Amino acid sequence: MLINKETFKQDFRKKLINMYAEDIEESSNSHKYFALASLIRDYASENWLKTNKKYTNNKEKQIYYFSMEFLIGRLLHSNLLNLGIMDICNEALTELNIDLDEIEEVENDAGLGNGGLGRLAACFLDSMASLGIAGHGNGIRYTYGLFEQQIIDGYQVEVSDNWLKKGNMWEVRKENKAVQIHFGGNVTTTMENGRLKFLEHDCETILAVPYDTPIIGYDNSTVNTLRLWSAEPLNKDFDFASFSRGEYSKATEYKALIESISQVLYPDDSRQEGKILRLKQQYFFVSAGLQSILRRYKKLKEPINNFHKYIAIHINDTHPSLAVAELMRLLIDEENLTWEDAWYITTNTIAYTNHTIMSEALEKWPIDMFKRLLPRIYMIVEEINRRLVNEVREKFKDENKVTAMSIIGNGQIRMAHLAIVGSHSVNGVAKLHTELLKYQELKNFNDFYPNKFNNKTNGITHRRWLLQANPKLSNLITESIGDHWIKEPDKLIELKPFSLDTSFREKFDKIKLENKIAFSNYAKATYGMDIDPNSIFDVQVKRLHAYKRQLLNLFNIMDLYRRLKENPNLDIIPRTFFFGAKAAPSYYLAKKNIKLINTVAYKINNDPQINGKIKVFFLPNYSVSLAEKIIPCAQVSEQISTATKEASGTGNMKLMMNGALTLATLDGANIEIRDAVGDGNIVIFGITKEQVLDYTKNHSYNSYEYYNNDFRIKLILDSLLNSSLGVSPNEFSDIHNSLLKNNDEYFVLRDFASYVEAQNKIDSLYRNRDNWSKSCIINVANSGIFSSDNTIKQYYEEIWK
Ligand code: 26W
Repeated sequence: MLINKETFKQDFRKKLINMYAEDIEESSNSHKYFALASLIRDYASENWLKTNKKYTNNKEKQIYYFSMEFLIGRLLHSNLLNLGIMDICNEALTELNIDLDEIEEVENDAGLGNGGLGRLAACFLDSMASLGIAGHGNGIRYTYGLFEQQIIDGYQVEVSDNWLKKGNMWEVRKENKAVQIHFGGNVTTTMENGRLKFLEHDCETILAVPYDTPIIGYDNSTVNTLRLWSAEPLNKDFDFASFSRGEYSKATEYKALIESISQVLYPDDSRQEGKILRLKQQYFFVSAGLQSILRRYKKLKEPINNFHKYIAIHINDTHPSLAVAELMRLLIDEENLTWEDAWYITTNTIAYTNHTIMSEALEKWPIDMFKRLLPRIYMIVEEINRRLVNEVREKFKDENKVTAMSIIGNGQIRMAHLAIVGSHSVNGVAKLHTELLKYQELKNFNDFYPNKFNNKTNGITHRRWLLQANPKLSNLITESIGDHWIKEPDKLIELKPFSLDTSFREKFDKIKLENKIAFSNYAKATYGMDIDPNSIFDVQVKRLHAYKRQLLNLFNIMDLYRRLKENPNLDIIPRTFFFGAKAAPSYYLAKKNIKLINTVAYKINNDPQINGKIKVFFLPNYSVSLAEKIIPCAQVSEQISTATKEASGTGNMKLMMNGALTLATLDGANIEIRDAVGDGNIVIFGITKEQVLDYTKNHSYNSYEYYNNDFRIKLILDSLLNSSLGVSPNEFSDIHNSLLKNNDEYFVLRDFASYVEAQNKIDSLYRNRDNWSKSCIINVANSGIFSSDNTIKQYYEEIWK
């Protein structure tokens, strides 16, 4: 594809005219954005077609990443970068007097995910395409993404995210590839050619319509596909007959009921709710995805028994684990395979990643709900379970294990067990997490299937999180070591010697400061915040959850505030603490935490005695595009979850890659970050996994001890109940209770002293600016191993083969 500045200008002009009959001069930013996006899609479409043809002609193995969430964010910038036309576009637009940054702000985030799990799926798509791997996404085209968060009077208020309102230039509706999905009804059996056949009757049938988005590889010609399904009634046409009969409202009601399946993303990322609509969503996109994969496979004219040699399906947590039973159904009922053959193919096709060991997040469905909605699928799950139970009984001769490992138990279907049994690979997302799965949470299964469990430490795409988010640092890196790090992120290690180079360090520090100034200006314009760009930027951005311990961070701030009040001359480096976090709308305590952060922020930021030495800001509506703004200017990365609770974390990787120093517990991938950068370039605190497991086993933790013996803790907790924060004394009593009466499940009080010490260490480290910069550079240099390119290579070689 030959594009130069002049052809680009022409093409862009033409686009504006074709789409809006407008000249550049009179067009709005919104029209400019849509014209530009449309143009870029045009540029990519030839390769999209070619990639698909190549995959079919070469019969390449196709990988399908099944995920309920794809948190991809914006696509304009990354598509320009990956197509290699960023510079041309920038120069052309500049000559046309158009500011690309402004145009980019028009695009709504595709916020089709809650947090880590959904963002991981997006990073994986980018890496698969950029490595030229035939890997595609399969998910749901939610009409509403994750809610937009507003902060009103310190409280979180959720506003629906109508991200498609203005239109979505990246997607293509493929009506001709729609498939039918059946819910409910009854199953009967007949004999056909000496075999039992299962027939479904009286089902409700709906249509799944795919919308395809091109996933453009970096500087290669690969364009993969993200296929998202939308639910529609079978008969979409306006039913004039029912309208004449006066039944119009009934007909629209029915339409709305069906469309509700792909209407909205569930905003809960930590607790399973057991809502039937969510189960419908899961079956909907799993069945649609499998049917479309099967249809494509048949075009290869390969025998069905070779399916697993040409297809790999990866399920992102248990949300798509119905794929196990649905693939069995398709192979047995539609393709007439025997149970044994179907099982061989299914288990050799599917692989499963676990993303959490928090028991409240493990999906379980009530049998009666499941059976009513998916009667045939339930029969298959029962049969899978019958066979599993027999084998476990045979191997372990232990009824307790049989009960514990069963897929069906306590009136529920345990989706994690279904996923484990139906896959050839089960992986955790960081070393510690995988160890906990193998030797604690899923020990029985690991004993039963000794070779199934493996680790794949998470990763992030360095193209979005460094090249795109931090162009200045990227340029400095390229000037210093060349640009091969973009294709081979491990090459970032060549930056290491530069940590000793004074002139490099100066440039590095200057870029950090410029990023901080740019963000401060943005925050002033957007939120009216007064930020001191010369203060240390201390950042905790992630979902709000008790185990992530935003409270611990806040308690240190409250203690620091007290010390400053007692001694206004206290010698500290000015610090700005940033929080960004959405709470699940139904997560009461998490929302209280947001109110508390905002209450403390208000008090401190408006206290003239503090004189700006510390400031606290809650950045509303943390999202992919906000992450791209705050991460490049962060200097301290808060990764302070209770050991054993954070499966991996990926924000930790994004922040180190942008030269922040990590302040962390030994949890998730923090451990691997420490191993990479060395103890001298990270600040570790807090109790270890062994201590946590010990406390839990012996019930030996008593949070009152810490309240009674540490006056600082006492002052902080008491202030939650008295009037010193300037709110009603009941406002935070439930937080207080969670820490004392309910014995502080996540050891906030236990780790408080150690955390304060670690924070003081940060302050003292920062005073030696040469060493600080050195450490930051060493962090960037070692971040390449956390590129999702590396993670994907491991999935590809060890799981998808
Ligand atoms: C059923 C409700 C529900 C929905 C989503 C429960 C749990 C989830 C996810 C498993 C939560 C999640 O996003 N987990 C995160 O996955 C990241 C990617 O692997 C990890 O880096 C995070 O540590 C983990 O919390």
